[in-house]
Amino acid sequence: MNVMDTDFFKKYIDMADDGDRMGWHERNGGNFTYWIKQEEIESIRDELSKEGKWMPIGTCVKDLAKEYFLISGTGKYFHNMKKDPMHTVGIIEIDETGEQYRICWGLLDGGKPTSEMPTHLMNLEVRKNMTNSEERVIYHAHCPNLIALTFLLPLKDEVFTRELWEMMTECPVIFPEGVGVVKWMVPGGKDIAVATSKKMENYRAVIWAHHGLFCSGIDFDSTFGLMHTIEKSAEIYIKVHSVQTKKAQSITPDDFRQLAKEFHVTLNERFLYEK
Ligand code: 2HA
Ligand code: ZN
Repeated sequence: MNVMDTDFFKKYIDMADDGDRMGWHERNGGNFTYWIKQEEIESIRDELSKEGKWMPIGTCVKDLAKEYFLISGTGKYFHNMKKDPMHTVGIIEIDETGEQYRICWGLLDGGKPTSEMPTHLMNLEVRKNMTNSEERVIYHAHCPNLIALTFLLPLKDEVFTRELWEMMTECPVIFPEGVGVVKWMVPGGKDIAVATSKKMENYRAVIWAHHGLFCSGIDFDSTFGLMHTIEKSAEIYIKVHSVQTKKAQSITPDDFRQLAKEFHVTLNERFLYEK
């Protein structure tokens, strides 16, 4: 089967295009990985090259050895993925040590995977080991309202979680475990990958201060939906506080407890402090 005719590939490209239309992917901003299922790999096996040169990942992801990933290219524009998928995205395979990758499809003419590949792979490994949840999608976007919030609020998981929960009633239902925050760091390497994957032990969403957001999910829709929900909540915060800095009323800790009971989600009491 042709890679571009598969369901997972079409969904990946559609989601990248949706993100682009949201305004989250200026220039080459953002990146995106899908962990391909075994049966999906079997269906495209004939299309995958074994000629690619093994290259260092820059970290070790032993638990992802011999797995395959559809990944965006470094320097590539989300805006171009639909028009030119073969140059903007690629399929990579991880070697048996978990330390090297090779390109098996796409990223034509010398393209390479995103500079955030170490973060993506370490996040997938951590989510697999910590949660057993079969999360396959890691999506990074430069959402403007959330980035704006990282200049305004203390960079603490508690504060971001609570403020985002308060801005839209369904937020605690959609991300009951909260969100993590990583202070400003140089992007594109192992250090930020380690810091992010540490937060991914507890959260599916991790904010990079003054940079953007990483979301992990079991499929394309829920991952995009999580990004969209968090960014929209941040937008409401910015709107409210642009008008005035003090809220006249809000959702209280007891309101959240009642919501959690009705919707059968567990909210961490750590985020339900009295303000
Ligand atoms: O791909 O978003 O974090 C460019 C970036 C790096
Ligand atoms: Zn980025």
